[in-house]
Amino acid sequence: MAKKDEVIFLFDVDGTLTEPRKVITPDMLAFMNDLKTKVTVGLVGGSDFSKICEQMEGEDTIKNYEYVFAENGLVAYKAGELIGKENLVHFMGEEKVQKFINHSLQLMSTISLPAKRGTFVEFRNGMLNICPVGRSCTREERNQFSELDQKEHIRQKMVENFKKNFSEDEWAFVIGGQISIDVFPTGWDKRYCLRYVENQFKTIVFIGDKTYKGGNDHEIFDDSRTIGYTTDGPETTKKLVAEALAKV
Ligand code: M1P
Repeated sequence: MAKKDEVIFLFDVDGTLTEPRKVITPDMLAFMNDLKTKVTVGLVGGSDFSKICEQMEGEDTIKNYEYVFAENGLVAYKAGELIGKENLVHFMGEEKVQKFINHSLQLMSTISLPAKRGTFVEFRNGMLNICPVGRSCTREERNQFSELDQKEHIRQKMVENFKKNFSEDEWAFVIGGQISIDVFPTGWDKRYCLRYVENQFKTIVFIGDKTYKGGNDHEIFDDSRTIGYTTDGPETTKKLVAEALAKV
């Protein structure tokens, strides 16, 4: 099959190409390399660049994919070159950012959990990542929190609290992974990355796992510029790619 230059496939990373917070398998890597001979391939993760590298191919990730969009595309690379970087504080102002951080720390101080570790607020380029168990938790503590969250909806309740206290015209709160909430200015969701590709490609396929309302893949999945697919992990992603390739 000749490479279709007018088609790009964009993939969420965590839960789509890899199991949650795990490294891509050699088999999946080979699958992606083969796909790159057929269409242009890009990654669009909610995580920051270093976490995407940890899960994919290290620093080589930016060389190995035509587009790499970290933090929803708020940090963007094309063919290994940085082409865009947003700055949360420049956009929102120090006062609003601090007000949000203070509120979230106060809220988290009222929540008791089986384990609490460090880094409850991770400050990124274009977003904040709020994590009640603390990002320095072990994998076991991560899984323990995730199980509890599925029963008690801890993060969903936090999101509801944020929505009551902060305007949704200014801030968006989305559940991206297992233990945290991504917070960024409204509109800076994964649709943000489409500005870099919408005029270059006729067809944009997007595959992600958190495509339900409130998940961090929802907006890009639902956007009229993309053909969206919902996966539940790497094996399903492979099947969806075959399905999508047959249609483009
Ligand atoms: O799946 C993408 C998410 O990955 C991490 O989520 P968690 O640590 O909660 O499993 C975070 O990097 C998050 O920002 C990101 O959206």
